[in-house]
Amino acid sequence: MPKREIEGDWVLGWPDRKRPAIIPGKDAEGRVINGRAPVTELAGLITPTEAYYIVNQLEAPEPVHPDDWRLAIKGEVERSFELDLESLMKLPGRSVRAVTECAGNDAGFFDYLRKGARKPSRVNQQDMQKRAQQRVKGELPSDEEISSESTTTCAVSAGEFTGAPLVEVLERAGIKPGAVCVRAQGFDTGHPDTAVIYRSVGTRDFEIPDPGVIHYEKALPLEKALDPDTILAWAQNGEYLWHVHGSPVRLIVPGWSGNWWVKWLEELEVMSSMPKPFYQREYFVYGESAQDPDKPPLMAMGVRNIITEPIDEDSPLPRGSHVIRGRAWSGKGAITRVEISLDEGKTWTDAHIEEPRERWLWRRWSYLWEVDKPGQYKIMARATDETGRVQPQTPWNFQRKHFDWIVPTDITII
Ligand SMILES: Nc1nc2c(c(=O)[nH]1)N[C@H]1C(S)=C(S)[C@@H](COP(=O)(O)O)O[C@H]1N2
Ligand SMILES: [Mo]
Repeated sequence: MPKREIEGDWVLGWPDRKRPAIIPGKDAEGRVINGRAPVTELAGLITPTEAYYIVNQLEAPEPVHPDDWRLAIKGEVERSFELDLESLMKLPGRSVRAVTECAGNDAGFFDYLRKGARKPSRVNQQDMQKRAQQRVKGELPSDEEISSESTTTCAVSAGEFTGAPLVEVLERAGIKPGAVCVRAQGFDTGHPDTAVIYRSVGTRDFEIPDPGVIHYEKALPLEKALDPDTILAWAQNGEYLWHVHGSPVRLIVPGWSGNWWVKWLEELEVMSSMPKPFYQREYFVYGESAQDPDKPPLMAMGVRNIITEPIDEDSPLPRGSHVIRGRAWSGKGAITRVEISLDEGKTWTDAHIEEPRERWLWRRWSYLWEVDKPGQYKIMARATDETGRVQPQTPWNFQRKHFDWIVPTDITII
């Protein structure tokens, strides 16, 4: 067997191991506009910022100098005001460790499990650059690409975010009775790329109303906005936010899919009726079909679990002892149980779950697998969260969002 690559960059003058980094999609100037995390290469719990996935729906905006940044708080409040970064940082702060996951992460597994489509890979993400190029050139993917390409994996990471609870700002503004949501707007603008939506549905045979050039915005229901873990963050993983992750300040909405985590914040509007922003009406919705009159917005994630070792690509493996390893998380609370099955789901045995037990963070787990019979094996893992929810929670939906089913890893033992 060839030796695995361990030597990477020199750090502070000393050789170091290979470091995980995103698989980037770049614009015409070579700037990274999208990225996938090397999920199977991550060690520990916190994804280094260099390896953190990146998703932008609109144009990546020009950076705003932190001294020039202002956040407007307006709408159904007693006192509208503007906040600069210095004043925001004077509020009682809070750090939250949480998984960020794109609503479309692992969506291709729906088709694999439902109709035997090609199994997506977590180590082969080569189409990333191609898609970024198509978007930069304004090229539309072919119908064939839209229907056959498996949607994305590796749009998930976990970080430590530092900021001030949104509720601290809302309390200073004074929420008027009757408020139902807080509309959060980013300073990025653009024309929504309809190819993204067609790809996630797998067909182009329906109309998407053209909203023109818009800001990225989401209308966060009040209850979640008041949760002290919903924060306005200026730091990630021990340093100020990187521009691609929404500098100077972004919203962190633990447990809810990435599209709620509005980057490059510029405006918060308290509202007494629910507006329907484009990314809550045409995209990031459940529903049976594009024609479904009832398309509720996605909110909390289901119960998630991925096997990171061994992966299909490691097969075949010799007889003997192997460690099965993975990470599990949930949109509603800490993971409390992970079980393994090696007989296609007939029997289940508890895996070891590692500390710490945190509400919004993934938990690593492992299981020692002694195997002395050659053959084909399907390794299955099933997670439960502290609210009693067991995988899977999320039914198939036409945009293939919030995938949380059990995906067997296929291993041949020789
Ligand atoms: N302003 C703004 N915020 C945004 C987006 C965007 O396009 N514009 N994309 C959202 C989506 S779909 C995801 S999955 C997350 C990704 O966050 P990250 O790039 O920091 O990982 O940001 C969300 N916040
Ligand atoms: Mo996303």
